[in-house]
Amino acid sequence: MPESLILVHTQGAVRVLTLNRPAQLNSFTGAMHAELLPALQAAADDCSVRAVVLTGAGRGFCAGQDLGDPAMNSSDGGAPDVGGVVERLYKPLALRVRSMPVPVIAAVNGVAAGAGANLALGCDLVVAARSASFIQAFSKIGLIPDCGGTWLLPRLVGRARALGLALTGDKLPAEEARALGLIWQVVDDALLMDTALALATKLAAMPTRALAATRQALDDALQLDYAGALDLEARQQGELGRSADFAEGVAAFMAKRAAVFKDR
Ligand code: T3D
Repeated sequence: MPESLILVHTQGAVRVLTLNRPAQLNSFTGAMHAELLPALQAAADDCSVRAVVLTGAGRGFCAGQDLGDPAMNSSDGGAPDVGGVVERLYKPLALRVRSMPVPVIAAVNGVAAGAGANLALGCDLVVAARSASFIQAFSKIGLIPDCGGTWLLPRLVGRARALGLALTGDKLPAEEARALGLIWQVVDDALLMDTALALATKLAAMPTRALAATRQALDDALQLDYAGALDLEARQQGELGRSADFAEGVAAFMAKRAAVFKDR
């Protein structure tokens, strides 16, 4: 039986999904897409899962689209339908990651290129091994950043740096990515998974619904003016203020005990 292209492992309340095509640096085939989206959906649907870690097997995180995957070729032998692939596969993937009901951490163990880089950058927190790197490889093959890259890059690092990364397609070492504000943390290679799992475990014990609402509010507020963002905050706090987690958080604080959050 062929090995799964997505390895699924659960540790406590943390679901770890590992891209598993190491010989091809975990580049995306249609078959890998067909396993990753359902694996994310299963994590979203499972109330016992309160955080997700996404990582790669072997020396790479993900080299983006597998440029040799025959499934990407057009059926009539003409030009490949790249737009169709993006619409059918990368768009649902990027949307799923960005709307997960739990925090998603990318544990970037090696090179993250093309859609692989933007898959990582679309996660809530990116922890990278010191030897990892990020490459907006698209310009080198005549494409634009996809898998959310056009939206994410300028918001993360500003237009000038986004354009620098996207136009040159140069390799950005993990430490420089952190210094630019593109990612959250860089750790020694040997500490990557322990660090990502510890972070995921910490987030898993927090008020999950509020964490997901925080991501949504920050994303939504980017499209709003100041007054609109204040309206959004009032609306969101109104809903969260009625949640069991808020009642538990306040009660635990007043009683000087550890809170036990259950909402999701
Ligand atoms: O349909 C569509 O195309 C739409 C979607 C587009 C989204 C995209 O992601 S477009 C961008 C696609 N990705 C790339 O252009 C990156 C291509 N890869 C590289 O530039 C380099 O491999 C890396 C810089 C990522 C790593 O370099 P290095 O020297 O560490 O490793 P390597 O020797 O190049 O790669 C190792 C193996 O992985 C090698 O196979 P081999 O020779 O050992 O049999 C290489 O061919 C394979 N590999 C790496 N990336 C891809 C790949 N095979 C297929 N597709 C890849 N993207």
